[in-house]
Amino acid sequence: MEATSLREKIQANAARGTLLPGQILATVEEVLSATQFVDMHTHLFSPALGKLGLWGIDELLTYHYLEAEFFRSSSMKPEQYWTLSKRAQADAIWQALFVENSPVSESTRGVIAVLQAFGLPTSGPDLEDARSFFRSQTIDSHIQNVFQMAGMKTAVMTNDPLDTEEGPMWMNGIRADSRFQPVLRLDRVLWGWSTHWQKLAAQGYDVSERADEKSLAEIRRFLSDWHKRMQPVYMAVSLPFTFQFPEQSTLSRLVSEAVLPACRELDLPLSLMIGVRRQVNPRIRLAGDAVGKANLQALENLCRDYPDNRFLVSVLSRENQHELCVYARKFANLMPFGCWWFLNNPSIVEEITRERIELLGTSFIPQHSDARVLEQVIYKWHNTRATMAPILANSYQLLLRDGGSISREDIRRDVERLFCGNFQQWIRRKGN
Ligand code: RAT
Ligand code: ZN
Repeated sequence: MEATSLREKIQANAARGTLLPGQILATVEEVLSATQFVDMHTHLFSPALGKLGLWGIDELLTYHYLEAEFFRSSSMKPEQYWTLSKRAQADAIWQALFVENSPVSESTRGVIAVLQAFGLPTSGPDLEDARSFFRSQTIDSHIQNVFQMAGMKTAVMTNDPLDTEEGPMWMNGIRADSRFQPVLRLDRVLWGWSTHWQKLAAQGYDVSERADEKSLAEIRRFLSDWHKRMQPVYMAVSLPFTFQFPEQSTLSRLVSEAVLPACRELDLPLSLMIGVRRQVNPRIRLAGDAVGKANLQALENLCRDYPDNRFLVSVLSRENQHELCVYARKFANLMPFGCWWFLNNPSIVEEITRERIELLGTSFIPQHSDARVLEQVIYKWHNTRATMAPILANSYQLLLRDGGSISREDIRRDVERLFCGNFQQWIRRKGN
């Protein structure tokens, strides 16, 4: 009797496509590699934005994550490093981190993985082969190739309307490119209003340093005009670990009276990246930012007091991750995303992702690449898939242990939701 019902159960499961425990990991790996991801936060640019888009070996080696590591393994002082040409900087980093030492950190391994992916030498005294390979590429087909190698269909950009190079390009009109989605980045507008308000004034907005009622209305007009010009998928700002909301400050007023109403009117989410401790070492420039634990009560206040706004949120401190999940359980207008910057290491990604699945199921966005140099998406998304596969497989094994079942189609649905659907739903767009 027992045996019959077991056999019947196995047959019924097979008919429904239900997987056996031994099939789960391989199926998860297969689905992860077959799914084209949306990279919902990068610093990459469409070819129409010209020289802003970084690619090639010299850019890969001078990534600020590697510069921070370079100063630990070289006796060169930052002041001397900044006087070198990009090519000489790349040579110095190659020598210190790849020739004289084993490239075992996450960022150095990333360069090795990119070289390997293109069949280029991963060791050797110089970079000539790599340089000549990248010189021979044309950007449009190279992007196509890189996206395919990374298994991604879209890269979401970071576009600053007040950047002196980028702003005028948008003013002159940028050809839309379905592979790249724009984002209206507001750091300059929101931070240091006392220095940046004049940039808005220069664009014809009647604003003043006091950020009074008239200025707030003009900032809303500025956001709406830039929305028309850029067609961004969300607005975004990076915030320091000291961020408080609400408080008596210009930032707080700009957020509540200009940005949040504009997001509601334009039906756009607001992305908040919280936790930077800016310029603890200005000598190493972009590499000189660190991390601080934030008080996420600011986020609680935002999510509760603005239920008609949608928030995409990443927090930089490892110590804030659990709280972020708890807030996401309380507020359906909060979408946690990514393991960012100092968190993007397999050991920490694993911990954070397990915690998110346990607390939120599949209702979060596990990762974005934050790539600044095109080819980085190859190693970053490869690593994400490698870390994700055993985590997801383990979740399904636990489900089976508890008496549930899982099919390939269920796994496909979950991976699609995690790496595409949650984001597309948040930006209310279908398709790419
Ligand atoms: O991860 C990074 O590259 C940081 O420098 C920041 O750019 C961060 O990603 C941000 O978007 O502010
Ligand atoms: Zn970023």
